Amino acid sequence: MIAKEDTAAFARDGVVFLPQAFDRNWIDILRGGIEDNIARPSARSRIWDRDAEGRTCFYDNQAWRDIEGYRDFAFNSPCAGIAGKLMGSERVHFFYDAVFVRTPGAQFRTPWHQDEPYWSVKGFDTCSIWMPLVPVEKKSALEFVLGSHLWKQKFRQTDFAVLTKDGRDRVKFRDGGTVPFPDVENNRGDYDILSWDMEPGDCVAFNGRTVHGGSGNLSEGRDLKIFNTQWLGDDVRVCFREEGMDPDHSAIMTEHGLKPGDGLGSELYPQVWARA
Ligand SMILES: O=C(O)CCC(=O)C(=O)O
Repeated sequence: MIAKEDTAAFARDGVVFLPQAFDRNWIDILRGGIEDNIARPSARSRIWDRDAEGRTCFYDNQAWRDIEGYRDFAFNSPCAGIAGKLMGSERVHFFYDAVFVRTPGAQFRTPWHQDEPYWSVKGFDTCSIWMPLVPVEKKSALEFVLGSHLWKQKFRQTDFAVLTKDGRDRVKFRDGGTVPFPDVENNRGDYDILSWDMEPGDCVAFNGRTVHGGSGNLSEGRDLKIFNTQWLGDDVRVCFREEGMDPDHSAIMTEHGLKPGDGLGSELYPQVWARA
């Protein structure tokens, strides 16, 4: 199912589009899961954005332990195998799920950022699988800066608390070595930027260091339901960051006996796939 060209694109560009990677059954299971999740949001959920017209972007993460449909998808869908093959890893651990649900016409756009600098883990071998559960126009889909996963420079990332007004999103990124995040939006011509028109069943897989952003900007009457899973490969280790983490897993990792430098494990971050 994963062609050599897909693996090559993932390694070269840090992102690959995989049309119809998931069948209708998984889309229905995840749609049911999102309804369940919105009715029973976790303690980590928030409204990421609410505009003057009352249009919202709902966000939740690591809800798989309570939401049966998410759990089923994480353990039994082809997702872990896709991530493992793209990363070229021997083993794949499930990190967490994230959902982004925008109500019809919501304009809120996700700022440009990289994911791995926010995480409570560190490593190159990571893969996020972003899948819309409704059709999404290219102008509203997540955009990616090709090749940015290989950039050597570390940047000060966006503090999402400024957007969400929620202290749990606070990440300071103040350590001396960081430089301001590049202004991709106002210099789009300087970057190789890609996004796709997508249908339910399609996904994009991207490295946690690939610069991405920009989903939202919905046409009138169009909503957006995204289910995103993050997968960890061979070189990833636990890492607690002084500047803050988002989502911050340090407390729950510590409760489960994980400390900085450890490989992933425990029932919180189960190994879901291994190379045959
Ligand atoms: O879907 C979105 O708007 C945001 C997705 C994203 O940035 C992420 O999962 O890291």
